[in-house]
Amino acid sequence: MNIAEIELYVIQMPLKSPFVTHLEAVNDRKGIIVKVTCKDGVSGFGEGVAFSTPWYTEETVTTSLHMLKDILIPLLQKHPIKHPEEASKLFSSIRRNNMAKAALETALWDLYAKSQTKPLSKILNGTRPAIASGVVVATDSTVKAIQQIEQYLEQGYQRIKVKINPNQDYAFLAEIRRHYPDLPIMADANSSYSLQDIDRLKALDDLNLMMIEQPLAHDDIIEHAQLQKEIRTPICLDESIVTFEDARKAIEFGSCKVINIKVGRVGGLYEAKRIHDYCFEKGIPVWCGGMIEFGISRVHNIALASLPGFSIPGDISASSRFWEEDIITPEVTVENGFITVPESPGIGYEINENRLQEVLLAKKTFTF
Ligand code: OSB
Ligand code: MG
Repeated sequence: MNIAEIELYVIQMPLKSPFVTHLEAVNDRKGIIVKVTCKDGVSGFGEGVAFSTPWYTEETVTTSLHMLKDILIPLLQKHPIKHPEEASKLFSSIRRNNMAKAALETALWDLYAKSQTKPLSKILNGTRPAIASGVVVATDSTVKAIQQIEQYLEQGYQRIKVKINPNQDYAFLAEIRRHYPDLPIMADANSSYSLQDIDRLKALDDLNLMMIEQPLAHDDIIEHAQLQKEIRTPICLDESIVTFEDARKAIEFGSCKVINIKVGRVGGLYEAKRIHDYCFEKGIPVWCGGMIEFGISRVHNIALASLPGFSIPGDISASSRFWEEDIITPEVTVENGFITVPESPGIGYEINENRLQEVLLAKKTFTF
């Protein structure tokens, strides 16, 4: 791919309002933007989606920077590649650190698509001209949740996801269901239950939820299979699926009926696409998860979600869901519940250089 230079930008931005789960309240978001420039001057962009602390996965912004600077970029300097699929294979010699890998791998996909003058969605075999948009409500107040849902429905979102835990589940969801009898609602537990809570989880069956996401341990597929036998609500796995093999085993084992695919969590677009293709073949619906991300990761998600198996609205919302001003231009917008899949080469969005400078904490350049 004739890489000339890689730049890493560490940025930080406050969220418009705190994102509250039983694990963490996120007020400020740090992130990493990767810019890969090839010898003819074309640049591709990727984003590192690890958080500042390891509450969702074991990675952090600091571990991602270490992996990128000291391991992944040097590996790419030593082994030039022709196609982004080779990056995924090259990085497979490094255990885990999926979000760091994805930050660089996604930039290579954008660069590759631009070099082919094709939209990234088409390079990935995407078929949808627009993707259905859903949004997440993350608050510990029922009143606030209903206020937020009201606003999001006015903005056109097609599906609402709410965060639950054993201290905020049935009554909370029932109140939302009472306000919105026909709304497509899903609940994300972020691993807050154990099999001992089986009666609490069974009780949710009469709320007509689309699915319950990751009720049990972050690294479990065994007990999720036991739970799925006992409840009618489909289980969707998020944290438990970090590789293609995890997805294959979870499906074979009956641990879930749906998978949330996050590019960062599975180490890049190649692995994300492999999981999609497998699920599509098996008739398992998938949707694209979110990471409270900035624009670069958001638009990679749009390209991925244009693939045919993404049949359920995911957590891809407008830039304005979290940010006063995003780092891309134009910003991602939702119209009538849909986000248009861009038709220009690569990710199809530009960097908002002024905004990037405003939120920049540090920058490092690597020449090849
Ligand atoms: O569990 O899906 C999750 C955000 C951060 C970490 C984990 C999760 C989430 C979300 C998606 O729920 C939020 C978004 O819309 O970006
Ligand atoms: Mg989740």
